[in-house]
Amino acid sequence: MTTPALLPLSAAGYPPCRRTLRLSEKFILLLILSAFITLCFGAFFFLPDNSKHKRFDLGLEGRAHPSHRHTQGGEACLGTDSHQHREEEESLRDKIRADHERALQEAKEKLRKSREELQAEIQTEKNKVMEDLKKKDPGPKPLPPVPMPKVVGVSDGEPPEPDVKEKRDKIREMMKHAWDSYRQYGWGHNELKPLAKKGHSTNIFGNSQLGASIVDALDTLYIMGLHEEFKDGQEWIEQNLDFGVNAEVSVFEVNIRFIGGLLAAYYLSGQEVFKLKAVQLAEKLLPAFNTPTGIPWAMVNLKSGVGRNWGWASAGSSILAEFGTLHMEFVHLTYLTGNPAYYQKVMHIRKLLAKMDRPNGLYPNYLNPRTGRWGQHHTSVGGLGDSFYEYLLKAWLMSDKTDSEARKTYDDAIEAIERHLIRKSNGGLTFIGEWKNGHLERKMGHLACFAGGMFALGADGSPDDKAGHYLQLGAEIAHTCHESYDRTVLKLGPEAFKFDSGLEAVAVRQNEKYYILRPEVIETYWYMWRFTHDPKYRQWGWEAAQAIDKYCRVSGGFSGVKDVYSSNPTYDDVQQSFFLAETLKYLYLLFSSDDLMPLESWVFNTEAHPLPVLHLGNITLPGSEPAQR
Ligand code: DMJ
Repeated sequence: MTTPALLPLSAAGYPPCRRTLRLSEKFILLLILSAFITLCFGAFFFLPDNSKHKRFDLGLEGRAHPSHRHTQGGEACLGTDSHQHREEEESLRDKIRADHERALQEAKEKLRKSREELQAEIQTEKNKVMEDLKKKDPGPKPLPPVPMPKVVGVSDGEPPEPDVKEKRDKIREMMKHAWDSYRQYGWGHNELKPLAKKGHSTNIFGNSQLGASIVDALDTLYIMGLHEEFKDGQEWIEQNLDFGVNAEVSVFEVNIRFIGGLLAAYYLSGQEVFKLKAVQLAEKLLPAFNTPTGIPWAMVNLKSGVGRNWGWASAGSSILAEFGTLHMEFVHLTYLTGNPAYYQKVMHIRKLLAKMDRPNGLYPNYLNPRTGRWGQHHTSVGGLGDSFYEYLLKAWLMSDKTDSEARKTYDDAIEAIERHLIRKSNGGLTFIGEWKNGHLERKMGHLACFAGGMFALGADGSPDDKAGHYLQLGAEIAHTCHESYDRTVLKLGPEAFKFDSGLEAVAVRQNEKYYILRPEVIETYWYMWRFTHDPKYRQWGWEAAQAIDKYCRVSGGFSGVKDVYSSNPTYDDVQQSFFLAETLKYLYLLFSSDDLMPLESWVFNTEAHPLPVLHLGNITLPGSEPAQR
């Protein structure tokens, strides 16, 4: 069998006169042609690029080679200046060699230097980088200048009586111990674990290290004349306090502790940094108000601005004492920045609440920020409700008594509370119970003990000339709360105490027997002292101070105790930031003369941070309407 020839290269076997090719021959020819073209393209694209390989071999990949630019326009220049090319490569090699030698030399010199010299060098370089950064970033815009409110009575206050002075000195020493311990073991963390001797934090600060104890303690340090410590705290704030962190924090806690603390430090010391930091933080809180009603979420992520409520709160509600405890700080923010947003946010809350029906004239503790409806009908002057009432009164005081709307709202609220929540026990102790769905629970929390001071503070200016009545009510609450301390083994008050089934001012449940260095009882003693000068308040304050020093003091600071009825209590190992902000400040003021932080000029926020009275008769806040005042 013969195989037909593939190519018509020879005429043999074919008729001599045939000029055209057969179809199969044409096809074969086409195949060969296309194979040839593919081969040529392959050669063009896949053959190695010599110049590239050369650069790679020299370790110069990625560096601009002087000759590289020439070759880019085509191969025309290759080989035309190969001599020059070699010289350039040679000089580059020399340069690399020289660089290596210099680096080696520097490393040798560094090794010869002492640790201190090296640290100093690193610091100088760091400072240079910081300086360069500062030059590039002009920082936040300066705030508009506003008249500084009258700042009076911020130091001294030394009592004339030597024994009182001795007590005051002791309180200052306790503050030193609390601060120094935190400085040594917890610096920069939010709080301190005084037994474990390390930092501590809770969910109210999210996953952050914002130095809550520093910010909370600053004004106490200032008032006590601990200026070195104050400066130390200021430096930390200048260099480290950054609110751009991915942390979900409590809007209320951050407002009362941080914004309140920074504003107070600003007013006391006049240092601009505190004002700037307060404003930076306030901006981070504003997204929390982006709800259908304008009632803020309980928590906000400082970085993303996403807000939400506590999982445990009734029906997804926000908490009365949280969204109702922003007014003082936010009014000051508008005053200092000229930005009406802060003022408008808190006035919006006030207006919304004024329009709502209140069961028995009482404010329930839960309000849903989506629907604007109350959650569970639970009213308390202790936790969840407390500082809402306090801020109504203080809004009036802080406005130089011009915010009559706030005063009226306070008076109405207190009237309903007196009618439904305040009772006398069989043993004659006046207590504030809790209202739950139409039923009065005969239990009072340590937190509610602040109300004694509030009633006394609000006595002047109360309607129908009831000043005497409210001062008396304050005295009765102070007495009851003192009893709750006096009836324990440690002479420190439990978290909650009952007036039921023969029980008078004592805790029943194990989980209500703890004392976590809270200030409310001492706060009430201080207000009562200021308004009456009855020596028993100093006496009671001193009893509490001694008990704290005896049972809560440990080598690493001060700790809460788990059972005030046990002579051998265990510690909770937390030094709360409010111990430095409030408990020790109120004790110090209790043993100072009245010209230190006079109440005509200062209003203390709920974390005991003093803010000056704003004489709003002479000032119009941006965003406010004259009719509101
Ligand atoms: C403080 O943070 C504030 O006083 C707040 O209003 C409620 N209680 C704590 C301290 O007990």
